[in-house]
Amino acid sequence: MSGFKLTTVEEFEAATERLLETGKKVGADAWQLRVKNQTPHCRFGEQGICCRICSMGPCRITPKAPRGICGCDAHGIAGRNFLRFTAGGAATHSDHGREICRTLAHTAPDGNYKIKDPEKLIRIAKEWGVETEGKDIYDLAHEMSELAQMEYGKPHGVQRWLKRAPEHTQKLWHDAEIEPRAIDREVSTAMHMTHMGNSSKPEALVRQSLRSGMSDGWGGSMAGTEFSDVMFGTPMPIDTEANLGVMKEDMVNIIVHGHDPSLSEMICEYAEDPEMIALAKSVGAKGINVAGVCCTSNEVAMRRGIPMAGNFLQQENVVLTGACEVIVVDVQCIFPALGPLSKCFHTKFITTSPICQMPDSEFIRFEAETAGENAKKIVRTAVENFVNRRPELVHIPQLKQKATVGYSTEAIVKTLDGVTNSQVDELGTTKPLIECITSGVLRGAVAMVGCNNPRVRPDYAHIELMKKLIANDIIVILSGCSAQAAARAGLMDKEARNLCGDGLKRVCELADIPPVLHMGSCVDISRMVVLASRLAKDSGLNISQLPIVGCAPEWMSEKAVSIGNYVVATGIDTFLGVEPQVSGSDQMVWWLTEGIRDWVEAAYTIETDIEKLGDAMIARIEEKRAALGI
Ligand code: BF8
Ligand code: SF4
Repeated sequence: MSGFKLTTVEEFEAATERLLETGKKVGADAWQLRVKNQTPHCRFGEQGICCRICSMGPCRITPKAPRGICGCDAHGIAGRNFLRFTAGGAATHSDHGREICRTLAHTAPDGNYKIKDPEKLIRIAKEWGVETEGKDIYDLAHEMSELAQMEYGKPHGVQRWLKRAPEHTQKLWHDAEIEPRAIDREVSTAMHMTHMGNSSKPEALVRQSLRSGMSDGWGGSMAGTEFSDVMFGTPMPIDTEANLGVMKEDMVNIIVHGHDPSLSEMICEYAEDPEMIALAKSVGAKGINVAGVCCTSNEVAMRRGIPMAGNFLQQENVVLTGACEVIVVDVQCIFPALGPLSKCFHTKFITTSPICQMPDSEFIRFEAETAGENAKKIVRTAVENFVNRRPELVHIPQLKQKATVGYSTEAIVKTLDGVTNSQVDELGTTKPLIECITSGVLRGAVAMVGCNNPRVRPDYAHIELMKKLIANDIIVILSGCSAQAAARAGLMDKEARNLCGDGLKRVCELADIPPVLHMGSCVDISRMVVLASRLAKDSGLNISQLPIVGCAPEWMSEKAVSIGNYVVATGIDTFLGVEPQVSGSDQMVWWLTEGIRDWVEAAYTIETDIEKLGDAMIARIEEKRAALGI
């Protein structure tokens, strides 16, 4: 096995413990301490039965007080909270997508942003019925930017991307009235429905939750993914490394954190600028090292091979190494804790977006028009800060693993086509993958996504589930912080195929892929629903018949719920390892775990015991196989 060995969660934890000792020395706070202060959590909040949407309240449901002052019961309150939670996630992902669409308007042949995948732009334009013949690619980009932004507020019609789904799925959406109209409208409708004195019927609230989620996955997130590919390149397999050991003691370390590749791409560009490298050498560093945290890390890893320092609950760890000159963030999943924490070290915490402003940070506003200048200023700030390091505080845990990342839908299709040489059109076909599944060489696929959450031992659920699934010949496709957990453990090293069952191992050898495939950031879960749609079309089956399921074992954010809703609405059964905050209403639990199956042929399974969660997924995959007679 050429000395390959997974890094264990125990090793992750030992590294963190050592860093927390440094934290103690400098009086730093840490999430591990704050979790203790917040435990036990409020039971009303956990069950979703606290309402504070009007000032007659807050109202909390108890056996003695089964209704709020307006008369709303537990089901209405939990339902409204769930819909607002979803709307928060849909708005967040979709606004990220909107920023990408706006950046597309700033592309120019000699500008900061260029068109790196013109074929993809032309393909999308054709899909949208836009004339491409004889058009300059940048003119086309600007036209598409305008059209894409209109998807957010158009007064008529539904999302353009829905047509990518099989007809059967489109009909289900139409009949269930969950086809998303304008993206912003679905968020507004959600807020309107949940205002005091509007909907309190779980069925209606759940329906709009699915529709809001759909406006994200088949609207805003899809725009984010597709136009990011157009500007920054469609990911193809590329090698990188993961875990804190990617930080370098003798170099200037810049950590990019957040979500929007418009910022991180520019930082990467300027970190390679000869002027900046010379400056770094002049202050005694060997060079400039950029590494990522959270989804931004996924974005730059899969397009540039930039190493991944860590996922959500590692964000404080990068500062605790004492070797982080700058942690620069854009939007989402950024701990406000980074402000006070960075003050305990020489680290500069730089915020860049009006959407995400935090105390104790330096604000360098990042805009598409001035992206180059802004990025250069940030890189320069990092380099100049190198001399302020306190060597006695520097400790970089020597943990890192090799990883092959960048499996976009296009890359997966191409890789598998390469094995069988069955290329049928410019986009190839998913038939080889289908053959692997129908023959039983692969039993099925799991799309594992989502965050870390201190409610679950961080990374443990992700890694243990992945090991179990691949040992059972189930291929795992990953995004978000789940993907980074895998990379840090070593599961994205091709050598990890030795942990697979015989069938998956053979596929990995033939296709030269790792057993778990990195598909990108959380907006890239839109890639997963596109892949599922293509598998359904190429096999002639409905999406819900395919032996594939979704799983979010450690989810925590509103975005994750929005994702869950669109994955389920696409016909993919979804397994959650953390309870959604609806348990105070048996009706809401029923709608999510059973009721919606009548509309979309899929539903949620909630199981906080990780062993049982894995068994349940395998059982569901086998059930689907049995139903198909394969
Ligand atoms: O969007 S997986 S912790 S980083 S929410 Fe956040 Fe969760 Fe990570 Fe990316 Ni997704
Ligand atoms: Fe209470 Fe009803 Fe107001 Fe909610 S909307 S806070 S349940 S009175």
